[in-house]
Amino acid sequence: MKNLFKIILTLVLALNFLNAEPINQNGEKDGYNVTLMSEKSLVVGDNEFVIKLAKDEKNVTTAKVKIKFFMPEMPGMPYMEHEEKAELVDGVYKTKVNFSMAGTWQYQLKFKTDDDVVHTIRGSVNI
Ligand SMILES: [Cu+2]
Repeated sequence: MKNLFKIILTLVLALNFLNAEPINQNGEKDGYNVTLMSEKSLVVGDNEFVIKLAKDEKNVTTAKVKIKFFMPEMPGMPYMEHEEKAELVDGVYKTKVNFSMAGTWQYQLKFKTDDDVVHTIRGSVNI
């Protein structure tokens, strides 16, 4: 019984540790390579995100980038969303997002390229 407790405790600690890592998610859309990173582990409150766009291994720095985080309606909580525009800083796009509660936030990352096409990539993060 003691051993089982130790195993569970170890697992809980390991999961907490994983949770505390900054996020780094990568995806591909219409030939563009999209990376969403946070500078620190995500928290309720202000978070800084870095978005990198590349095509054919070259950095894309002429796109308009925005990201919308949203949480579906839950018991006792209405639908929530936060949308932010990202600004180009040193070849990457940066934005701050304020999360109002813990849980799973889904996101839609949109970037408009020089050809006026809007590309959307979807994912989620946990807080
Ligand atoms: Cu919620």
